[in-house]
Amino acid sequence: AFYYDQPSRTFSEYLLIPNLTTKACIPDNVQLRTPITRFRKGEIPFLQMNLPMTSAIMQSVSDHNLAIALAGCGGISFIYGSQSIAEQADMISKVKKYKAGFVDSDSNLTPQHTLGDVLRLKARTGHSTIAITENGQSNGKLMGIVTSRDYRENQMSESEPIAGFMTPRQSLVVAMEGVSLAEANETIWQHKLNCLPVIDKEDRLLHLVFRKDHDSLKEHPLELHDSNKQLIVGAGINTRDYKERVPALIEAGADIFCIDSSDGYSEWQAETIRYLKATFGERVKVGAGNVVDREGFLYLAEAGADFIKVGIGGGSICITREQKGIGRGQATSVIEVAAARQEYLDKTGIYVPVCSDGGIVHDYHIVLALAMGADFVMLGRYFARFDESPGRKVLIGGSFVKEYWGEGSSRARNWHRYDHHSETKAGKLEFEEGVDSFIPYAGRLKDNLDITVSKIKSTMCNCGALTIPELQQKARLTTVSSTTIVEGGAHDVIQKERSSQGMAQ
Ligand code: MZP
Repeated sequence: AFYYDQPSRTFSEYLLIPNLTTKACIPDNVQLRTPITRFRKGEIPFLQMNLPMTSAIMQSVSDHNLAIALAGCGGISFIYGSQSIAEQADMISKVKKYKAGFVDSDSNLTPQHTLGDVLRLKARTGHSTIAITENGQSNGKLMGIVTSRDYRENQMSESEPIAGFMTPRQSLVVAMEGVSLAEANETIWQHKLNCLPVIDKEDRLLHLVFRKDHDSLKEHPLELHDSNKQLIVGAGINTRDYKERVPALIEAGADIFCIDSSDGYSEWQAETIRYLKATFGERVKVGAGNVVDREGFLYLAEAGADFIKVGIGGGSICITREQKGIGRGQATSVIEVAAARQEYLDKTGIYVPVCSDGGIVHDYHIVLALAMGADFVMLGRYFARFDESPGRKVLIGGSFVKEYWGEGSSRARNWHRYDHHSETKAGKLEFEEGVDSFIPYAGRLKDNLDITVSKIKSTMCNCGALTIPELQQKARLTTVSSTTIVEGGAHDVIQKERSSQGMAQ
């Protein structure tokens, strides 16, 4: 046998050492854009995200509701594959049908800003942005902006006309009710109306909202429409029925696939990737995994995987290490795979994004994963806590909890994920590798994500980094002793109740 000289380590065994924070290094300037699909050095990746977070390919995490909420915030969900092809395709098409545009209540733009400022914001955030100017012309004073940033702020029930905003033009509103968005827009432009159309899910006009000034607009985000803008969504697939599943999901509108397996270093994964690329060409994007070392990464990269997912046994609901003795500390896995990615880049000129999957317990673990070389992370427990996840919300002992179960639990019975292609055992989950559990309920996805993102940006500023590649290049990490970990929490004090603000994790 081969013995590694070092034990494998988890995220909690590392801390970041601050670098010089320059004056330009403020959270507003931090940009979290990250590649999802492989690209040749110097070229632009086919798919990128504005948030380095994806939701796990799990029944208790990624259905269409969570996918819509997360895509609205700039991340991507991979809809779970442990369901029938028709059911999965239906979820994908629900996400693709959802269209939304939104007021960006965090942009800090004021009427003094110009259209140029809006365009700069657009370049920085990557959000689709429409500037609304006083006279409807590009040289007019800025009245407000609309972006595709968020959809939850803008539930239809909340988008009633706002008192004080309606003007004598109300009669026109009534006349327009029920017309198509295209007709409404034409009238708005014709009459140079300073207003926004509010639409229903069939794109019919509900009403127009007139704005007085940008500050009022900031207080009242409204659901709007940016046309033909569709949310991005991924889908989990397996190495058994991909020949039927993938065409159906392409038809439903899936943007990217990920082969979902607890151990991806296998000939079945290479065969699946090669088949999909040969059949559908490069337009089909497919991630693979999970792996935990250099060999696993290089094998899947050479097979053509668009991104590679890292992690075995670190998931919060996972008992694979206990059941089979397979796995590796998540931090060590990411560090080794990121080094292999660099090796592959030097040799081929191709950059293959790496996803750190599972084992994120605290928000800062996300920054550690990115600093260690991950381009994005995948989270299960984190997202399962929110209103939008599929699990039931239950009251236990006076506190609300949500259900969260592993794909390897007998509840999910995702045999494909743990399958070794034995024909006699096909369709069976012989023993469990995951548990069925409860986790504390945490409210709306967006509220929690906002806190997480501000922590990520703040930590990146401490490290003197404005982008993820800069963080990967500059980060200085140290391992910590167990007593250092104790010192890092509140200690030697009698703690009063902590406020829930900032306590997303
Ligand atoms: P976590 O974010 O809850 O720590 O981990 C989520 C990850 O655990 C998933 O993305 C997946 O890779 C993995 N997972 C899902 N089900 C199981 C299981 O039943 C599992 N063992 O390990």
